[in-house]
Amino acid sequence: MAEYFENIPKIPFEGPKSDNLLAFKYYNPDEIVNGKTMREQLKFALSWWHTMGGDGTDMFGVGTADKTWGESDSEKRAIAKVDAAFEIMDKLSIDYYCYHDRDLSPEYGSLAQTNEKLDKVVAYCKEKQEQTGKKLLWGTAKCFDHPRYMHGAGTSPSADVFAYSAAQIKKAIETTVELGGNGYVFWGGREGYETLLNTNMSLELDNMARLMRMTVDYARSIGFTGDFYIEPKPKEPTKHQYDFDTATVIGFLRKYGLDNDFKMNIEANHATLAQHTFQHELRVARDNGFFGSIDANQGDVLLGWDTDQFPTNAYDATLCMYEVLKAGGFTNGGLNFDAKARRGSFTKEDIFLSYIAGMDTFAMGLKAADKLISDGRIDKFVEDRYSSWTTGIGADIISGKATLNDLEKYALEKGEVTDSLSSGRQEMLESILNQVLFNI
Ligand code: XLS
Ligand code: CA
Ligand code: CA
Repeated sequence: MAEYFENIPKIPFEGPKSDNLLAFKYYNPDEIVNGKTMREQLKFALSWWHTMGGDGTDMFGVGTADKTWGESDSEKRAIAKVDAAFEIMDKLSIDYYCYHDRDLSPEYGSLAQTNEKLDKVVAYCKEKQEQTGKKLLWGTAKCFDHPRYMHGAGTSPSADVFAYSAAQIKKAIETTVELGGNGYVFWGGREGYETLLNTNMSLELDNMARLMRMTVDYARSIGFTGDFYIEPKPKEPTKHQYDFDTATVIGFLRKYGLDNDFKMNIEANHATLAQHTFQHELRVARDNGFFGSIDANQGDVLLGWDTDQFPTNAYDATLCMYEVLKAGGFTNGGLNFDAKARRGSFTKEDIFLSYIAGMDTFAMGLKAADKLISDGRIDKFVEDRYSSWTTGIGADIISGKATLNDLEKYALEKGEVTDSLSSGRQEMLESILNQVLFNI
């Protein structure tokens, strides 16, 4: 079997003092942090679409990176991609991967033919998984790139398009089960609208829920015991995407009785497009019992679109891992690098350098989050800030004992509220975060 990255060794952990570019400074897979090894806490995954397929093509220019894997024939290329992906995962000590059906194998005319070719690639992935112990984190169906999905898939005005997407999803869930994946993602790229002048929003949302219900029922019937995820994103490619943010998606899931089967796959760059922080989205998911999986990347504060950059922001990674640890860690989910090297970072080496950057950032974030929790000052500050709810009138409100009449009486007797107002101390807390993070 060909080696695709002859000049890249297996990436060792050398610690923060190392200046070897092809070494981890913080990601030490077997080191125990917060009761588990780093590889168990972080559950890193490779994204097939960016890493194996994304060649830097954008609307202003053609690709800059060669992602043909030495094959011009698409069936041979699909197999070469599997070999190259497993080599990357091995060299980077990444245990999981994620794919869209069409990343593994493209469309070949009829659906039957497409499925048959996909089966071959899936069988090869299974063989490689058995040889290496690598696992599928989640699978999904690419129901947004083909022209038939121009008006959506599950929310298309055409019942035929709905049926086609249902057939595609049925196959994608079968491949996920075949490969032992414990997650299946719905990302509604074109499930939204450009204008309400041509849109029956209510029917579209009912239909989306119908498609999800059918998928859950079928998947459970063939033995899928993992989690379904919705991946919120407010816009792009549609002007308005229905799965706007975590709170919106939770409302949708509860309305349609899908809340027991679905959790969230939260992407950092989608959070910021929705005008939220990454941590906000994770907190909403955790507080409501929908914490599931993460697409680890970052956007650019100066750009208003989904740049899918490798995550190198230590604050965001720390606050993300703080939420993950507080949620009790990952179960079926993990950290998928839905990230691509910049168009100018086009060499084979850049694949490794960008993953090393992202993995080290999250390893650093994990360690800093663990320190933040054991340091305890921030958690204690928050606890004290809400202490008025543990006794007296606060406790009576929470227990349901206090009525509006009681509160009026209390406020009239007490007069203006001054003595229980205290500083929010934002700057002090940010400084504690710096101290924990940098400690230099
Ligand atoms: C696109 C999404 C997509 C999902 C999977 O913005 O991030 O790649 O993660 O369909
Ligand atoms: Ca994503
Ligand atoms: Ca994205």
